[in-house]
Amino acid sequence: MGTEQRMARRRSRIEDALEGILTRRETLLYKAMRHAALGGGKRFRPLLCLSAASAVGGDEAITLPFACGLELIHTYSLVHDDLPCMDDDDVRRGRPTCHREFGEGIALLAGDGLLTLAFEVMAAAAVPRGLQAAKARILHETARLAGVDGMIDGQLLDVTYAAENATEQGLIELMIKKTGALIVESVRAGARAGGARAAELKALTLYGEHVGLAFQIRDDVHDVEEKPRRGGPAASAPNYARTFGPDRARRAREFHVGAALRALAAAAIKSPDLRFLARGLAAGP
Ligand code: GRG
Repeated sequence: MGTEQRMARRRSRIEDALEGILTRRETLLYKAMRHAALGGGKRFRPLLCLSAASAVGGDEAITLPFACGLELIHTYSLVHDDLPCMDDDDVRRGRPTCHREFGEGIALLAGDGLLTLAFEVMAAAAVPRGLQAAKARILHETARLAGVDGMIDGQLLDVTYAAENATEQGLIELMIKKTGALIVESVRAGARAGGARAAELKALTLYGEHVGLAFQIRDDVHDVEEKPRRGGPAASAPNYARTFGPDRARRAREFHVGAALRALAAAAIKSPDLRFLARGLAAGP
């Protein structure tokens, strides 16, 4: 089976699993969570998670609850980021944002629900005895990297960002936390659930760090060149391509994609799937 076919099969497993999780009840809250989580999305983080597990010889079925948990956390962050008190977006994944469809209060709760459900799903994951310690580490590290030491701190840097004082170092720290932390954790959770050895985990972490930066820089180029929207993202919002110019941003993106691929090669991790996911970030605008 080729890489693209494998990715399509994984994506469909992820979709089915998310649908299973989110169709347990017919309450308004579940409707709002389904609206946010089942309406498209590239599923980049769960694909990274399953591909990392498979790269170290792990089992996809064991890894799937962690992959789904990470996607639920990602979705909560989008729901909250779209709220009027944050980015105030009307459209997400080609459809009305959660608060546009259900109102602000319900969207806030849907985000809270997605976040807590993520941990319920991961905590309920059935893993063999030999992976119990790995599971505990995944839960701990996900809480940390999605939380106040990672994505939430990154979002704080984002909302308090002052363009006039921007430095490359500051912008990179923001990207590493806001976007990179959950991407790194997607790779690390998959590696751990797949039974990675310490050297593999280290190499995959480096891969994830570079993929996280390439991902955000690519999004920044896209925002500057392709997505001029109603009033925003405000010209004052943190954006690598706006601050340093799209050409330099593209070069930085290519550097990070190359560094991600080198991290795999240096540890002799032969994963066409992880290579495919990184290379995809070099494509496009
Ligand atoms: C609200 C705590 C909190 C955090 C929000 C993720 C995030 C932090 C904000 C979203 C805004 C944004 C543009 C972040 C950069 C990361 C990014 C490009 C997210 C979109 O991810 P994709 O492209 O989206 O994977 P899909 O829809 O494909 O899942």
